[in-house]
Amino acid sequence: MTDPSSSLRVAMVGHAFMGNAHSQAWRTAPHFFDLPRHPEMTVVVGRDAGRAAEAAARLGWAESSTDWREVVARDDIDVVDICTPGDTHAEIAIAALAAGKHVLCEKPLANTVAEAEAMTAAADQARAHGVRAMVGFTYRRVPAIALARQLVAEGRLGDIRHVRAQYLQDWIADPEAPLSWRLDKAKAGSGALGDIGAHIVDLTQFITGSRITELTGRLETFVKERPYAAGDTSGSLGGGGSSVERGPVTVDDAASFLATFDGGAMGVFEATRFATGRKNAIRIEVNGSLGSLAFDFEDMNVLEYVDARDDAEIAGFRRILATEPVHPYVAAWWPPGHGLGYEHGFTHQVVDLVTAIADGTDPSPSFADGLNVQRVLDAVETSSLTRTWQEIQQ
Ligand code: SOE
Repeated sequence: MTDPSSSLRVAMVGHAFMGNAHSQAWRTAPHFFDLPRHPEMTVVVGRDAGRAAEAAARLGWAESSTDWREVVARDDIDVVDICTPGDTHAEIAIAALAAGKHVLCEKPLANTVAEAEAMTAAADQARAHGVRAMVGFTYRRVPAIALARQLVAEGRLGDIRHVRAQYLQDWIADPEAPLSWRLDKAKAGSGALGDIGAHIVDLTQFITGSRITELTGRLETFVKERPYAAGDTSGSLGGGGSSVERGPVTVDDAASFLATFDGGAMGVFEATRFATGRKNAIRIEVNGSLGSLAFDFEDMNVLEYVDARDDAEIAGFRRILATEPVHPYVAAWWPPGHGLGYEHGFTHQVVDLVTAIADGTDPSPSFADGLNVQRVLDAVETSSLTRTWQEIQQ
């Protein structure tokens, strides 16, 4: 029996794509990192008992449940990991924090600023009792991204002038791709803006250490109705035997906005699910007075860097393969050049959360960081509706 003071008993709510990625992280982290507390995958929660039991067996959870309220109240649970659509983040996180559980919540933090504010207030109250809360922007924990942050923080780029960020996918460019919860505002809060735009808002602020202070933006929904998914019995999208074969898309397909960062940098952002041929392309370029950085998640082990002070005959972007032991997180994994993948960011997230809990420190990004991103998303929506520049409350 593990010493209770060393174990960290985890409950995960939701077991779809994010639940799968988080389960991989809870399973793997203790085997590659020397953790100060030992995560125990105690229970996974799902809406359907059969599917939750199957997920427990497949993903490595000791038990399954269909009642998240009962689970977050259990004395033998220390951490609640929220992997559900955004419409349930606030309710679950606030209940878990009130019950004294540490919380990891998937991004975006919530579906509205009001929800994100309530979650942040709950996290602030819980912190007074040593309870920690983190929002799951995992791309910060890709070694090349963490290296980019380090280089900017060391002043190697000088004064930041431009931040260029795109998140390009194409999984619904086909107008016959069926409805899903990510296309339903009631479940997801927004479309490309919150699902993938949230990532580039967080990443650019993380890398530069600056905050967006104002913006002007536009949302677009190219395909306004789609077929219901086969067997969509959830009813959440009107499917489940409805006589109507097609339903409305109630979120944006794409978002683009111009932004100003504190310190004066100019930002250009684009998040779309209609970039045919781009599967998960997070492209960030930062231009400073002393140099530039460039990253593309579809080549995620590489960071490109140019030092403006290089002699002319050798000037130009150098291709840094961020797989050396000296690069963030890499020493725990493979020899140089063997590369990491999408799932490693989730494992690094678990490592940093468990370490913060053991050290009694606040993990990053915090719920307050998630609230800031929510305010940027909300400003884009308001700007698109009103065709006006919007300031971001700090
Ligand atoms: C779908 O767009 C999605 O799964 C996002 O929800 C994730 O946050 C991103 O990491 C990959 O794409």
